[in-house]
Amino acid sequence: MTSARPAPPGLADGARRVLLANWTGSSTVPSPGLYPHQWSWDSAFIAIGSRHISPRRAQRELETLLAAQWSDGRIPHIVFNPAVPPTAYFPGPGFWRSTTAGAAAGAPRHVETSGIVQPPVHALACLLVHRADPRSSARHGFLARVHPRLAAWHRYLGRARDLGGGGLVSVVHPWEPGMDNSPCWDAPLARVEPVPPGTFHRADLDHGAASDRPTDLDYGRYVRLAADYRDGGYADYRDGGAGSAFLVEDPGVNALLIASEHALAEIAALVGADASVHRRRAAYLTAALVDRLWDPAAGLFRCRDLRGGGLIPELSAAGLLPLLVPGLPREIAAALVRTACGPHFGLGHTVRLVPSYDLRGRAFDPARYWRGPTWFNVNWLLERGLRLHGEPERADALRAAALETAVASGFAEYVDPYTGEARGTRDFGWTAALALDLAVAADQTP
Ligand code: 2M8
Repeated sequence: MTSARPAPPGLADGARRVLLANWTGSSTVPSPGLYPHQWSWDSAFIAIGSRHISPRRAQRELETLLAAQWSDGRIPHIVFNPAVPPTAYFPGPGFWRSTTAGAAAGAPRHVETSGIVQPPVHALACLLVHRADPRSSARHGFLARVHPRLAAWHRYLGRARDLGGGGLVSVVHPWEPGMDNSPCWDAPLARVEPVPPGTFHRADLDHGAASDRPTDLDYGRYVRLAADYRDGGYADYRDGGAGSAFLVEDPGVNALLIASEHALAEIAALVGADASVHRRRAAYLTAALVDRLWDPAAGLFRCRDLRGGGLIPELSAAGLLPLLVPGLPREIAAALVRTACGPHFGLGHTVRLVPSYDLRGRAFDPARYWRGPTWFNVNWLLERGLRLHGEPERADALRAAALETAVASGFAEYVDPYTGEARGTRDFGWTAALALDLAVAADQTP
């Protein structure tokens, strides 16, 4: 039997050091070298950790992101820092050109952003940041300010992104679900004509090993999809856009939206607004998620390729993330736990943390980004899901492993699932933040 253990020595100090070093004065970069701007879901995870250092700073982090929201409600996946040289990251502001190409779709004029989105974990982050210091939050009117922006964000996703017509949110680019080169995207991406090699320069390879990153062919396709969306004025299909060649329903994105609808219901109640609309949305989306993506034979949720491929046969950790959903049918939650602990994800026997992709999958690679390595945000979400669904011992064991691995790897971006060896960049923002959050919880557990 596993019992709760205190965080390893040095964890809290190390995490604080990373979060301070990556703080720019108004937000936190995932990594000063590899990712020198503000990323959407990174900032949400980072705020969840930095609330333990300074609730005001965590509020600021989220409000900086929300200040870049488009008038159609979308929260862009990157907010560019004008002080960073244009060539430091590709594709940078000169590629996305939001203030001109995105003007008709409602891009803000005061800041350059990308035009795609990332998973909607923001309402959950805002609620957790509020809870860190409810009096300071109330005194500064934090929830009252973020509530309408979060509601507009969720409305955008429900209105403009239900492209399958079954209620779920779709993604139009592999960068949107955040698991950029997941093997789930291999088949839908194969239909995308890559831009010619040599027409762009990858800044990521100046900072990371090529064997840890997506391939040049992947990048050629990412660039094609983003350029097509941009050249269509970032109009979504429902709003007159041409429609993306890549169109997928992802269980991770939708699970996070459901968790965030539950959080937004709590936020609405706290600011005296209507909470019932969010509870109804959460219930509706949960039913749609089960209806459209649950695969009882596999015991996990699958991605759906809306451009003709049906359910995608790869097993991804995204398919376990609905464990985070409060109203999930009990037998489905139990099946997800069995799958996480079974041969494909190995939790608790072959590995101590859940890998991003099927350990037995045809494309498994322990080093290459989202094709097998273990990521800390995925494991933080699953730890929460295990606790929510009555698995405290498994949650404790996962938490202890995450804390040890975060410190031992130097707060790596991701690690080899078998050895824990660091991969990608070090001193990575959400690894430090989420480890700090888990450490605080571990220290509070009797
Ligand atoms: C990675 O994605 C960016 C593009 O958005 C990249 O590879 O340049 C992903 O891991 C994504 O989930 C993450 O938000 C981002 C910044 O950490 O990096």
